[in-house]
Amino acid sequence: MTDPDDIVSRFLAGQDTDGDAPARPAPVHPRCGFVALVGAPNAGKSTLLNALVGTKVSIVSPKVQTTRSRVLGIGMVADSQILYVDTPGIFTPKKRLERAMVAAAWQGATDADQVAVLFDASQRRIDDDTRGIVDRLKDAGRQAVLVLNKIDLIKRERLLALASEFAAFGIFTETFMVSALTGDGLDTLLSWFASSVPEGPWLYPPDQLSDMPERLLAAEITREKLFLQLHQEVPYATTVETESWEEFENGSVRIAQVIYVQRDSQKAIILGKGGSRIKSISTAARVEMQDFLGRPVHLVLFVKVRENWAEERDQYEAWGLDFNA
Ligand SMILES: Nc1nc2c(ncn2[C@@H]2O[C@H](COP(=O)(O)OP(=O)(O)OP(=O)(O)O)[C@@H](O)[C@H]2O)c(=O)[nH]1
Ligand SMILES: [Mg+2]
Repeated sequence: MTDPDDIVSRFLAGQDTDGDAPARPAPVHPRCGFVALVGAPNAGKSTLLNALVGTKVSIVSPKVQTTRSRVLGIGMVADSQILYVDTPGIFTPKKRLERAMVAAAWQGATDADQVAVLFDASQRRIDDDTRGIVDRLKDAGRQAVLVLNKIDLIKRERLLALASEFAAFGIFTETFMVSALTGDGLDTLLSWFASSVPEGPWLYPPDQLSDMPERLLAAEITREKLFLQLHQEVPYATTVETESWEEFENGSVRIAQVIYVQRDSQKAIILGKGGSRIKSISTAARVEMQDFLGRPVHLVLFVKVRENWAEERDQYEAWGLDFNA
């Protein structure tokens, strides 16, 4: 069971408040602004968002293209409310879903007060996706801050060389070197964001951690387990929908979800031998949901073939994606 003081309970308290006064008084000179985290797939944007917010809001996996839509994470530092926007990785999209993901990422950057470009510093060179991002920001006349991430994996000399290579692009006002995984360098980054967001009233209650509805968050948790436990094309062929959410008097909740796949063969892989794979996915997802909700969860997963889910408008609307991007 979750400790009631757990930060996740703060999240729920934030979502469920019915007009109660916030726990902390609003400051005289509040600051509030959006900071978009953009970068190539796998740069560590979601890991960084979670680290900056202080709890898991956005799903993470070692595979590229894990994040499919914009995810808001709310961080409070002194009088500043920082609205971090995690975005899907930016790459050259081919399929409709990929185009919608990349469009959502650019929309996040366009709408933000600050853009932070993340780069996985353990890569040997600056990749084409990252170059494309920098070029497009430059063409739009936007400045950005550079976040060299995964510094736990490389030597300091390499970092300095990378920083000067990036400086030559001429759009970066600041450079930070961090490890979203170990927390190294995050204090400096946090303080900088806190002082750089514009003056203005907070847009969310200070104890709220995200704006994502519980049903979507629960679907994301299951989708993360699919990304962690399945390989090759299978996770990319899946989407998860929360079908029903029933709360019981004893405090438990029954969540039913459907995992849609595109082919029978993918369904067979997700089920696994004797149902072993789906069982393991379900257990992992349930444990995390229980943690986040702070109460017992009964999770029921169905796997259905829906060949064309990635061509259905409803799927895009549910995640705030542009079907025609
Ligand atoms: N060693 C190390 N690994 C990291 C760090 N930050 C992220 N990772 C790992 O990098 C992988 C990708 O992290 P994500 O946060 O999902 O990356 P992302 O940029 O959100 O990826 P997409 O959503 O696919 O665009 C995961 O396996 C993380 O654990 C870091 O600072 N150090
Ligand atoms: Mg991500």
